[in-house]
Amino acid sequence: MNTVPAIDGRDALLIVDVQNDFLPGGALAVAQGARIIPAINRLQELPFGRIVATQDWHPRGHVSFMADGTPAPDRWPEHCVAATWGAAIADTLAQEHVGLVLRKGMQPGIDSYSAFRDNDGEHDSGLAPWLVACGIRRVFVCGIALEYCVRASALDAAAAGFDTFVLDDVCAAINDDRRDVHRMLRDGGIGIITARDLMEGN
Ligand code: VGL
Ligand code: ZN
Repeated sequence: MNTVPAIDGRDALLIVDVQNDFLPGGALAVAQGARIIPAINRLQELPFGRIVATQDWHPRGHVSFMADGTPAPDRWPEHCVAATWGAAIADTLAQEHVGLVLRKGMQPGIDSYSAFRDNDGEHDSGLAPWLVACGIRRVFVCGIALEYCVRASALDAAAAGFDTFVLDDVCAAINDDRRDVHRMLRDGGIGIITARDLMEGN
């Protein structure tokens, strides 16, 4: 049995891309996206030192949009266009404890799955040093989509030196089979736990 981490002010919760376009009715809906929101709201009552929400926030014509509807790797239907309804954080997500909303994917020519950097690895968001300045040692990640923005953010949190955990039951995944992504996360030194265990142990 893994012991459940006791949450305190040195812990951060990173809520990835809980936005209308990734929920039922959105342009890039991930099944079960809506189902995770009540548990993420309960989680935010734990004494995290910082709660950060990310927001996918693209200019029109962004490089990640499929030009002609043809599927291709890392190309998606137009989604999360800056300042549209689809880009808004779900209004059912509690936000009173969210201390930072971090927007990403704003450069027309490069995407950013990770909250920490753009996909080219060259543009850093400044999130890691900000968390360090806030005294954060551990990062707990939840949200949408497990295989893309959650995975990239968690791997970068671990690479930046934070003890990192993915809260699997409050992540919405594109694929039903999570084994591959779990393996990639574990290979990155990330712990896979559940919000349910965290709530019961705290
Ligand atoms: C995401 C695809 C495109 C995500 C964002 O939030 O996982 N996926 N943009
Ligand atoms: Zn996107």
